Amino acid sequence: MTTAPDLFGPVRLGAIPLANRIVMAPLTRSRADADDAVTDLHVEYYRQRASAGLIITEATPISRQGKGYAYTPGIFTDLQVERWRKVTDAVHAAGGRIVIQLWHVGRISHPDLQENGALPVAPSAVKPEGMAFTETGFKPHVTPRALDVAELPGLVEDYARATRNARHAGFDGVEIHAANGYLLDQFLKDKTNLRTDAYGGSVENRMRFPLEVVDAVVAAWDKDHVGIRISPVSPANDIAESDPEAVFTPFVAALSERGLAYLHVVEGATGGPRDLGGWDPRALRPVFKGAWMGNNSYTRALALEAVATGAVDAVAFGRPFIANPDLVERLKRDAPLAEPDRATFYGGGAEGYTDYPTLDAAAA
Ligand code: 8OZ
Repeated sequence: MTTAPDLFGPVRLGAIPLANRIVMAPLTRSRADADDAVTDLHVEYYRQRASAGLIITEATPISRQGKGYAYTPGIFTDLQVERWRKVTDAVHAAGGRIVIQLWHVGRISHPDLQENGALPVAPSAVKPEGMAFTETGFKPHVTPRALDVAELPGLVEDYARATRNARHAGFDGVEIHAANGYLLDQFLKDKTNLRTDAYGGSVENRMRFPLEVVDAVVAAWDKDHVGIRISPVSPANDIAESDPEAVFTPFVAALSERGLAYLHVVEGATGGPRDLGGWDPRALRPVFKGAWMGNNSYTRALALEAVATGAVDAVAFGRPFIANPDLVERLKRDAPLAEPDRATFYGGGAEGYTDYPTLDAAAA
């Protein structure tokens, strides 16, 4: 007799063994120091959440140019690597697993966040609606500079170097951020990619740069330590694609061929509705032969069912992990979840970051 997979039971994502199928989704919290490095506060924050089957770190710039928000920690200097090492050691000592999310924001930046006030870069010079979070407040996005084709190999190398840095920092793997309207998503989608060279136009051309990045990251480690996050239908950061099925079916097939450890899918609008009424990216489940990590507003009931039916192999919870460091235990007991304070989501110190108690601590 076989039993249905269990949310609270173990699973392997490529080479990464998880004690349970509950994943802490990447969460930007903007608490890095003046060197764009994590601190002892991050060590404590991630250690508190190590009972997750897997932690995916906050989105982490692979280069100075990849930065688009104030106080986000990078993985491109020796100091940053040294500091992340303390985080991975603490998570491992607590029995957890942790991968780092590799990030380049592309056009979702601002000259104030770039070296020497440079323009943000993107596949094409298309200005995003919305505001950038800088050290001196929110500022409207600007028209980015379209990347020259000659610059692309250097960007690919930035991803590869970040991957090597992640290995040195003791991570269990890396997740390539190809979601939410950032650089790789900007190449994939037709609202932001207006290029007429080998990196724009046809779907094959639009997939080219993201796949070069995937191949370089795999070459810098191996396929069993690499996952990727996509958000085929999310409008996050003013992005859009007129035919997501036509883009993401071949893209996910190409990822599957490469044998990546997992595919992390934002199902619906990031942080918003799961069902947008159009084509549903969950249709891609049979296209990807590795593990499928579902994300976006999962409830306990939905997560239990999605795992038991095999619709997903793991579930990534984001916001619930902010105020519930012991989320796994709370879900196990079907205990109430604490509500996070929005005012402390981004920036600041320990308040609203490392001071949310576990259920047992709150009861004591
Ligand atoms: C919220 C605030 C800042 C960044 C993403 C990295 O959407 C983010 C992010 C989310 O993937």
